[in-house]
Amino acid sequence: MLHYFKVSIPLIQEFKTSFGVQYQREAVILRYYDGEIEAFGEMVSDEYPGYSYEFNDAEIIVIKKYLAPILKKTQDPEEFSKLTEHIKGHNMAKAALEMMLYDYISKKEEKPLYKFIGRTKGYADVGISIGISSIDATISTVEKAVNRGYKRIKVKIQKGHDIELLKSLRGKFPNIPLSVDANQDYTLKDLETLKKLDDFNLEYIEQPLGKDDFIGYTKLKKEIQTKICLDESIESPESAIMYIEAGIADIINLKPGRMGGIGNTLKVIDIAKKNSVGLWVGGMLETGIGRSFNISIASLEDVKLPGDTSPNDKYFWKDITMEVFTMENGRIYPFNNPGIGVTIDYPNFIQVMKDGEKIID
Ligand code: OSB
Ligand code: MG
Repeated sequence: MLHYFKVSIPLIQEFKTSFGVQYQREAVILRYYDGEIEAFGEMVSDEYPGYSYEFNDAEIIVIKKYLAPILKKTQDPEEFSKLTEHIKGHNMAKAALEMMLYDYISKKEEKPLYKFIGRTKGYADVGISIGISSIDATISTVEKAVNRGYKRIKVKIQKGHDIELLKSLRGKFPNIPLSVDANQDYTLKDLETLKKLDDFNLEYIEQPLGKDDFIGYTKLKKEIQTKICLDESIESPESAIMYIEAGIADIINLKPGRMGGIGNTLKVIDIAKKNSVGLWVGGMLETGIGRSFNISIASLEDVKLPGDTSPNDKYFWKDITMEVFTMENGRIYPFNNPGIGVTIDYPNFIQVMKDGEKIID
């Protein structure tokens, strides 16, 4: 039996990026139940296509019309991925179901997902992603984050909100591991600004240019010293090969939910490893369900850099899952129950649920 549920969870503080402001996280949760095992997936798309062309209402159609019929044929995640290859794009929709199947099969084998996947460190190092606000407010958020033990501070930037912000931050925190995320806001016309970012000893610049601006990146790479980290550009193993072989991607922000799922993520990790590309796992303001998948991947041996897998109390007053991730000394640990190891807080789930439907009987 397959259900989807759309939930809308208010954020403690709005989350502003160069592509928009979010006041709530609208998540699509997939629930698979075979009479015995209950498995979950979470789609990383949002209400509005600002981060990607994918958005919830469209992807729900893709799931209902094209992906659910394939799920009837196989419950094996690798086979599911193969059978969905002829459907172009929509990797967020594919990932939601593929990851749900990983939860399902690891529960079937009574193993926690991170042990089912293997090659784990048993923990993930955690950084924080800080949305756009005033310079003063950002300084106070960074101060709290540093005190809480986050191992890397990432601040969102956009055109006109970059150099002054970094001058102030470096004035107050000269030595913290700091990075910036532009979410595609710049073009080569902004080359002078992008060059100035070299002055701030950043760990990397995340996604400065458009996701498909391959030519822009090849030119930018020759002009700046700061490492380039790609997020939106890496939608699949194929796009990872393209940006790695061209020498553009120094670092990749892995998001299984953006790259078609765990199988593709493992492929990207292999390609990155062979080419000495740095890796960390990002986030999309997921609920405890999506977060748990991300933390399992972030705990892999080959994922060495601190990621955006902060505990969810940063975003929500109340999550839809019962279990709470805690961070100790900048480390977060995957749960040891089978699968993703979370259970649904149904009273809260019902409160935040907007709609839902049974897709497969
Ligand atoms: O670019 O990494 C991003 C959130 C929504 C959409 C895109 C991004 C983000 C974040 C938040 O940076 C990371 C998190 O979930 O904590
Ligand atoms: Mg990003």
